[in-house]
Amino acid sequence: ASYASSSSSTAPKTITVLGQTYETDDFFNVPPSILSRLGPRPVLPYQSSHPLELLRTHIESTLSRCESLAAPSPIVSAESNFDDLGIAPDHPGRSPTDTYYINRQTCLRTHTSAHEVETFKAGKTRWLLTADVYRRDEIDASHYPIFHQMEGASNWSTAPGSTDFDEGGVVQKECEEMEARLEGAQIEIEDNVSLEDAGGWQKGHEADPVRRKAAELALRHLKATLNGLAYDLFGDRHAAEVAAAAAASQGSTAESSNDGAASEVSEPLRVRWISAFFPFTSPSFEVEVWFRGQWLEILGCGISQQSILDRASVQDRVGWAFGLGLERIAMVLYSIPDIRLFWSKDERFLRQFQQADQPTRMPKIDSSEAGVSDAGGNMDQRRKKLVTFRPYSKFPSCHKDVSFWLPKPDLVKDAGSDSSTTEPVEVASPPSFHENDLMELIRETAADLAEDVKLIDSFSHPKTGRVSKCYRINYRSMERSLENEEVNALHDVVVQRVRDELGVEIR
Ligand code: FA5
Ligand code: MG
Repeated sequence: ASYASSSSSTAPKTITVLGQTYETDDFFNVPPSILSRLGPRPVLPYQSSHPLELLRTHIESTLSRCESLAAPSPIVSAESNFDDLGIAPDHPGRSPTDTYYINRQTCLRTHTSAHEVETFKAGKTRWLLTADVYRRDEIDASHYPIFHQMEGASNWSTAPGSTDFDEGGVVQKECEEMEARLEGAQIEIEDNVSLEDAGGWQKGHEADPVRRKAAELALRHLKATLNGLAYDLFGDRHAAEVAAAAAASQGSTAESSNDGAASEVSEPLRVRWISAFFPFTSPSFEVEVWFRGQWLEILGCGISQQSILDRASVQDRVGWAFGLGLERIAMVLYSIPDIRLFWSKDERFLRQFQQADQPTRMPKIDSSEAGVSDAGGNMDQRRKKLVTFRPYSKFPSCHKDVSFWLPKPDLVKDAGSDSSTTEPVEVASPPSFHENDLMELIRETAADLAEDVKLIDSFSHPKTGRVSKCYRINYRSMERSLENEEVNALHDVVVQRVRDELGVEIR
């Protein structure tokens, strides 16, 4: 694929990250912009007064029975990122079009699940692990090649003599406690997934009544845990927004109705469980929250596959795991409009999350900058503040198009945003065009000035069969107004590089 030819000329023989040196080979495809961000720690969710830190600590305080583990190096073996988890050798997510590789055996983790086996092996049974993850992906307001995930896992012993899964044992007690907390809460849980759709019970669980009962109880625990988490993250915010909307509409119809409106407007937080597939859990689910008029996917989860626990030498345990993306949740929770803002060093951004650091009892209501308000008591009677990002002026954007003919009709492949529909790519295959290569090239050239890139035209020539594509690049800085000449010069370089490195013919 083209990534090989485009990066091999500049590929270093070795790279050193966090004190470790790695040899590169023909698989190496990590661009300088990503390389330069591998070293610096702490990662964003550990930087003080960063919104991802605010979210991480919020989740950690909700799931306080779990030990918090900080990000290990992002460079992991392909074995731990894929093989250990049962991800097949030909799975599309493993392709160098989707994953950054240092060499054939070593990649940048694409998810925090890469650390499950080693963490279980280290004897950790209940933990949260937050880390940076890397995926070659499209460019828009909610996608960035680096984002952050939190993995959570809990498991308990099924060994003879253990009381963990007994009647009145620790798992059942916690289930009851968590379910009781949700009992009176403004939450509506939609959970109509059939076990079969979710992958069913694992063979090893089905075959053994003790394990089967353990798996059932672990699933009940997972559901109570994550419903509680969803409510803790979104409940207050949702209630405040519903009340504010009602007050606004009540204000506009103040003459006609003025009795009892406030009590009619409360609307429970809706949480929905849908079936999913992950090779490392069964049954598997995704959890969604109804927020601002749409379903928001917050995480993937399930009952840990026995093979994972076996590999970690903790075969007599049963439990659950989940993985969530911090940026997407933070974006909706704090009203952050663009994922690039998380990387901003602009004080106008960071200071809005600063006051949230202080464990104040009373909210600061002042503030021309941050919308900090108090939503009233939540489930725990703790008072939490709701931080809302107030965007500062957006600078003007400027778009430029680049059009080109693809190399050969039969070699064209389209990049889907959903990697499961993308076919695996053979490394030795002849040059072909992959959209992610274009995205990366633009990102390499324009850095964070490329706000989004969209395919605006695609057709094949009726006679030659050649395919033409036109992409529109939107240039905008989050921090300043761009000069016309600057954008022109930048775009010229993009066009040149597209021609030189992607094997296409500029039109
Ligand atoms: C995973 O990464 C699984 N490892 C999750 C998991 C863990 C399942 C443990 C079962 C047990 P997925 O690719 O769907 O799954 O990503 C998980 C979450 O990360 C998503 O729900 C989403 O919130 C977030 N996410 C995924 N892709 C992106 C992206 N490009 N940008 C921002 N967030 C993303
Ligand atoms: Mg998903």
